[in-house]
Amino acid sequence: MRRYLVPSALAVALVAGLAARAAAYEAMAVTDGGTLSGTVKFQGTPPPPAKLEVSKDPEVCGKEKMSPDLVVGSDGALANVVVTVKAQKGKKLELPAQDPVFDQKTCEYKPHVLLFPAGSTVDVLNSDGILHNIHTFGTANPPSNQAQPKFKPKIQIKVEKPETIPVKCDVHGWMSAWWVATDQPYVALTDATGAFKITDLPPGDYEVELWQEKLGKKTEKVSIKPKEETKVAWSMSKA
Ligand SMILES: [Cu+2]
Repeated sequence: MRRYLVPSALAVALVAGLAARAAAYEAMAVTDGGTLSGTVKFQGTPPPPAKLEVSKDPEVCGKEKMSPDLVVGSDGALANVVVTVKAQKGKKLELPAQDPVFDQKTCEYKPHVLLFPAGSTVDVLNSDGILHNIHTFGTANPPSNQAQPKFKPKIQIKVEKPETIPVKCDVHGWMSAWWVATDQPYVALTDATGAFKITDLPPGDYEVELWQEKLGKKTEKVSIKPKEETKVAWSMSKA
């Protein structure tokens, strides 16, 4: 009996491997793609912005910070929402011509949410001229924990695998950010007006995932038509 165990285990592993491969994103030419554009707003009365205590280096960091974890603008505009069209195939995921830049300025991360294709190298800058210690908490990617004193204006960190990674500074406890490394190109981040735009989508029906760090995930559905722009007005609220 025992000798049959190995082949069956192998067969299971093979089938699992095939299934995983079938689910992976497939690149193809998109000639009659459509566009998804719109806005995401906070539904209801937004909570007052949380204040963060500055406990170190006030001459550079300032005395007080507003928490960047829920930024609601006028009219409820919700910034920093990651909008992901769950496409299985479409245009190729291209690495950016220039490395995505992630700066530390007045003891805040700029930007607070950094979106880039997996495989990119992030240029971590220190514009402050004081000691920061960048700490990334990836699980699919190896965590990175590096001191960045003023004489080290740039650290480069390559992010190979798709993953949403929390980033913290070990020197200044209030500093926080997210790196969102994607495995397909149909992902966008809402700006300060809550707006986003995703182009060259192969026509079809899609699920779209919205993710915001304080509000969690929400799923929407859209229909994309050839060479047309589908406009949406979505909202998110506290769970
Ligand atoms: Cu710091």
